[in-house]
Amino acid sequence: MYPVSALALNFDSAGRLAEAEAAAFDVAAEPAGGARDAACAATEQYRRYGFLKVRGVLSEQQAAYFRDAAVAFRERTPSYRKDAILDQHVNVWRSDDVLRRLTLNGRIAAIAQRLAGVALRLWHDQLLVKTAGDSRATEFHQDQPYWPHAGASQPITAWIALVDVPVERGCMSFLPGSHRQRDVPRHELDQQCGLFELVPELEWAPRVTLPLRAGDCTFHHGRTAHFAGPNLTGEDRIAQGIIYTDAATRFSGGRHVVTKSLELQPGDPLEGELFPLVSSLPG
Ligand SMILES: O=C(O)CCC(=O)C(=O)O
Repeated sequence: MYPVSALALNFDSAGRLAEAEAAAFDVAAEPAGGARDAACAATEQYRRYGFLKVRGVLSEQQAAYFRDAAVAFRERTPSYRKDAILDQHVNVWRSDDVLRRLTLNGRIAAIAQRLAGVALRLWHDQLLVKTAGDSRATEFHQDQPYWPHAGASQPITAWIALVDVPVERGCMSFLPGSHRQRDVPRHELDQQCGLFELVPELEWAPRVTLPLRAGDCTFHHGRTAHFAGPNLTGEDRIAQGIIYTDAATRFSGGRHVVTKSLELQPGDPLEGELFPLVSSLPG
């Protein structure tokens, strides 16, 4: 078990993460000077804590363009998951030409691959909407227990805000270092204490909350525990998640919406046009 208490994070008297340390989780997509050093520091930060915020992976105009496509997509497409937590559409890139350009964006994929440090391929994307005034928290969970994967050590999600996502609109919080916690059984998104019943020490870990402007992105490891609050505002929270996994990932035989209509046998590689390699994406 990873000793959460070993994390060197300092909080001020109000319990907020000291500004300098909060800033360490928050980098610009185009660092001004010393770009190489900044990129190395960001990578180190991601590997140590399991998440990172990158500002401005999309410009304001690009975010608005993809937001409009997401709104139109939702109007014409039933959701895979529509419950009190959120409205989820899986693999939008397969049926929407505009959102496909976001999912297959080579720049975002290249950042993910750099952070992961291994060759990656796309696992799936998802449009994640918390409707204004009508959503609940996505409770703390790890993603990896949901996936039918064998041999995936560095799965990573890019979560891109297509509208401003302040705390009140349902931005994400992360538990630093929790990606070191392996083999946690599957736990449900609507159970407040699901993860903490399985790994009690995580309940006492510091929580880092990262509000995003439209076009900002967080990257998190598939085992980093994370949470998103309810949307208490008058505007929908619209985000697109792009999930990558190790290029060498094999199918474990578990049930999942992405693989259920494929004739995969346990041990088969995840490959082919549904799971493109990051190295094949346009730069
Ligand atoms: O958008 C949310 O509410 C949760 C997203 C999430 O859990 C994820 O992208 O892994």
